[in-house]
Formats: sequence, structure tokens, C-alpha cells
Amino acid sequence: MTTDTSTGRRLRRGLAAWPFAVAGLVSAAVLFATAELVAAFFATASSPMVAMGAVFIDITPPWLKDLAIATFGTNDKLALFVSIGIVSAIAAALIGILARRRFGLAAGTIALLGAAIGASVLSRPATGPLDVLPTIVGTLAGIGTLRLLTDRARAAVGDTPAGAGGPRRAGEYVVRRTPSGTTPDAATGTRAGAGKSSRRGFLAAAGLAAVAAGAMAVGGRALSGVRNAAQATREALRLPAPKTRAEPLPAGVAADVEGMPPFVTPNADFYRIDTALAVPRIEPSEWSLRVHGMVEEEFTITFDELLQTELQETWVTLTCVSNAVGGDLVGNAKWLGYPLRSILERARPQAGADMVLSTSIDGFSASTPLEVLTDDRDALLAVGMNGEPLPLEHGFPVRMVVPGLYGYVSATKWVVDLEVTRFADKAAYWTTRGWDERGPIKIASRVDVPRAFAKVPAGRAAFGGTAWAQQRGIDKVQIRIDDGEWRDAELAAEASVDTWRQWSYVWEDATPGPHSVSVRAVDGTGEVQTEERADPIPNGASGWQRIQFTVE
Ligand SMILES: Nc1nc2c(c(=O)[nH]1)N[C@H]1C(S)=C(S)[C@@H](COP(=O)(O)O)O[C@H]1N2
Ligand SMILES: [Mo]
Repeated sequence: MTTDTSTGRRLRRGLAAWPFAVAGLVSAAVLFATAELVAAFFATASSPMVAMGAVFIDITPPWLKDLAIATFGTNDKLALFVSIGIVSAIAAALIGILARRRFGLAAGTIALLGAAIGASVLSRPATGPLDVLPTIVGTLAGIGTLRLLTDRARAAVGDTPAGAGGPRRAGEYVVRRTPSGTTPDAATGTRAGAGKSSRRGFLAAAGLAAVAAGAMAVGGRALSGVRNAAQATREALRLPAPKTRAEPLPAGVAADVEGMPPFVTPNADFYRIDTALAVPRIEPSEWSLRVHGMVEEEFTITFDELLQTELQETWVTLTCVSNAVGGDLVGNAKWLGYPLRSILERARPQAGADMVLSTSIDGFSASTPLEVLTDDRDALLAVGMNGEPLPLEHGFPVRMVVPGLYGYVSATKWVVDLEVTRFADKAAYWTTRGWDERGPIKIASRVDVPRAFAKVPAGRAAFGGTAWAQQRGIDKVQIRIDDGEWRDAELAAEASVDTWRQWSYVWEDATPGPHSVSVRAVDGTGEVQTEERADPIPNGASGWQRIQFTVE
């Protein structure tokens, strides 16, 4: 029963590589898990996963970011972690296979990758030199594990040390070639000398290391949860009552159509867009905002001081510039905060300044025209959202909310720095990545009911949707069924020019068959939403939404 043709040999040698691939995978798991555990004691961005992901997000070209948001929506970060995981797993398996014959080279490769991860940790805005410790400890643990597992894997497959004087350096191993026909247990695919006990030894060691990695990863998560004082502080925090309350919502702000989104978006359902892989956790007692640049008076304000100001409440619909026509990167909330106008009055901007660069603790920045922050709109340094402190992922403890501008140029979460400057002198995060330095919100309208490709019963069909043009308000919404006439939809009550407005329309005699419905809006200045299609980049999508549905 000799199968020792050269193909058979290659096949068996290939099969014999799997323990090394496993050794590589388990070592990588140990590397990341150890680092995660140690990272619980350092900045969030000291975690290799977080730092690598953050760097990746920063260097992602805008088209890829758009594609990711279009494909995965707000799961884009999960998709990123999964991708990083897959690429790391493949690399780890290959390094494991390399370690079989060239352990030094494999260890060197890991050290090099460790250095690259360390560099990405250091490149994050909220990290210092000590924050590379988790990566260093993790890398050493990873290399150590690979050493142990490689030795056991060699024993398991029956590799023997290279003979002195051979082409390999001392200490390195060669794959043992069994002479034809003498492999005692060829049928089971194992090699001579690779006894069951050494295979078990390898599996036990690899299993143990994998379990240890799992425990460290879980432990690290739990530990950083315990150390997440910000969440506990937020839960205990009671915000003061506003000095100026928001206007109560008029009756009838919600269109009476089944399946419409609520007029006020609950915090838990509010869209989330940011570059932060790990949500920054800022203790309010450690938060302060520095106001500086082209101002007469530079100052710093603490969270307690902010809460003692005359807080104001206001309804504002926030929109993301990446929102596609008909998309849902938009939400409406009641915000509580201190007018940015008042902050800037105190700072007294100098002549020539035309922009405020707001920066978050994690390095994101937005360029907002100075005039927008000093005119009479309700631009807020916000601390509350729908009657609660800001959720951590929406900027706790303090963010900006500016009616009329897309979030990327105005809504800085975890804001810690305001610099009064000039557009000519400074550029914000997305401006350096191909987006316009200014981003006023375009008129938009959307069909929420029916959903695209829905089946609608014949007879009386109810349509409903949402339109927005912050700062100008919505004066009219029109819909068109198939290629018919534009018909005026019924507008629900308006809460303010800064909030979205719902609309409805009843098609009394919906005829069976496939149909489409298009929507367009007119804002408070009489401007009609343009039909011209534009992509989100560089300053927001435009065009009329048209959806297909079937009447049955
Ligand atoms: N710190 C920080 N703030 C940020 C961003 C960010 O990436 N980092 N993204 C902005 C963008 S693009 C938008 S649309 C809004 C979204 O706010 P939300 O996540 O609370 O809905 O936040 C803005 N503020
Ligand atoms: Mo955005």
C-alpha cells in the first residue's frame, strides 16, 4: 500500500502544515488577548484592535468609507473589525507555517507587525508613550506562545533537527522525509515518529493557549467595563432644568400613517456616525473645553461651570452628509445645552476670524463658519438629548449641535477644544479627505411608507414620509405616482424650521400592478428640491427619491 508518489508526499507534507497554521492562529489570539487585557489599564486607543482600526479608518479613501456606509450602514465598524480579523487570521496562519522551518524569521515578522501596531497606537491623539505597553506585552506573549507551540507541532508531525553542516542554521528544523513505503501509519495521514502522544501534547498546549486567550479577552473586556466610570457617572447624573424650555410640540407633528418613524427619534434608535472605534469615555469631572485662537479672551470652561450656565432646550434634526437620497442617517431630538453664541461672546473673536475649528478628544475636527455660531440660531454646546445626559456614543459629556449644517462640519461629539481661526489657515478632519469645508444641509424628502418593493392592497393606499431643510423649514411636499402629475401631499404640523416635517398622501383608488412613487419638497424660501442627482461626496446627496411598489 505505498502511496508515496511525489504527489502523495506533497499532500502529506501539506497536511502536516496544519498544526503550524493552528500554532500561528492561537499565538495571534494570545497576542491580541494579552494586549486587550493590559489595555484595560491604559487609554482605549492602546488596544491594538482599536488603534489598527482607527488608523485604517483615517487612511480609508472617502469612496471606500461611502461604500462601507452604503453596504453595512451603521454596522460598518463591525464589518471593519471582521475584516481586520480575517486578514490577521490569514497572516497568523502563514506566519505559523513559516515558523516551522524559519522560526527566527517568523518571530521577526511578528515583532515588525508589533512595531507597526505600536506606531498606530502612538499615532492616536489621546495616547502617550506608555500606551504602547499593551502592544509590547502582547507581542512578547504572542512570540513566546508561537515558540512553545511550534516545538510541540514539530514533535507532533515528526520533524527532526537539521543536520549540522546542512544548508540550515543550527537550531532550525527540516521536515523529515520518510523513505518510500516505510511510513508505518501512512493511512492515517501522520508521519513516522509522530506518535499519538505528541499529537495530543500539541493539541493540549494549543487548546490551553486558546482558552487562556479567550479568558484574557473576556477578562480584559470586563475589566475595562468596570473601569468605565463614565457610564456609571452618566447614569447617576441629573441635569439641571433648562432656563429656556423647548416649545412644546404642536399637536399633529406626526403624520397619521401606519409605519411612519416617530417624530422624535429615541436615543437608542438615533443614527450614529463617527470615526471612533472605541467610544471615548470622558469623566465629566475631567472634561473641560478650551476656547482659544483669534479671540480677545482665551478661557477654559469645566463641566460644572457649564451646568451652571443658563441652559436652553431646542428641537433640532441632525443629518449626516453621507446620507443617500432616501436614507436614514438623520434623526430628530430635543437637545439641552448652552448657546455657542454665548461662549463666543465671552471669548470675543478678533476681526478677520471666520471659522471655529472644534476638536474632539479623539482627534476628529469640524470647521464651522463663525457667523453660523454667532447668529441667532440655536447652536448649542449640548449636554442633554431627549431629557437625558448625552449617551456615551452621542458625545457624552458635551457635544455641539448646530441647526442647518451637516454633522461633519458642526456636530463635534466629545468636544474639548474650540479654536477661533480662519478657513484659510486651518482644515478640518473631512476637509483633508475630499469633502467641502462648508456643509449647509440640502433640501431632502423621503418616502417612508410604503417601503421600497412593498406589496400594497388595492383600493385606498396611504403614503407617508419625511422632509427636511433645517433653518428654512418645509413649505410643501409633492408626490408623483408613476409618471403622472405632481400632487401636493398633506403636511403634518411644523415644530420648527430646524426640525424635519412629516407628510402624507392617500391614493384613493390604487390600481393593481407595479407602480412607483417619487417625492420632492419645497423649502421655506420657495426653493424646490433639485432633481439633479449628486453623490454624498463632497457636500451632500441630491435628487428625488423614487421607489417601486406593487398594488395587489
Ligand atoms: N468626535 C466626533 N464627532 C463627530 C463625528 C466624528 O466622527 N467624531 N462625526 C460627525 C458626523 S459626520 C455626524 S453626521 C454626526 C453624527 O452624530 P450622531 O452620531 O450623534 O448621530 O456627528 C459628528 N460628530
Ligand atoms: Mo456625517
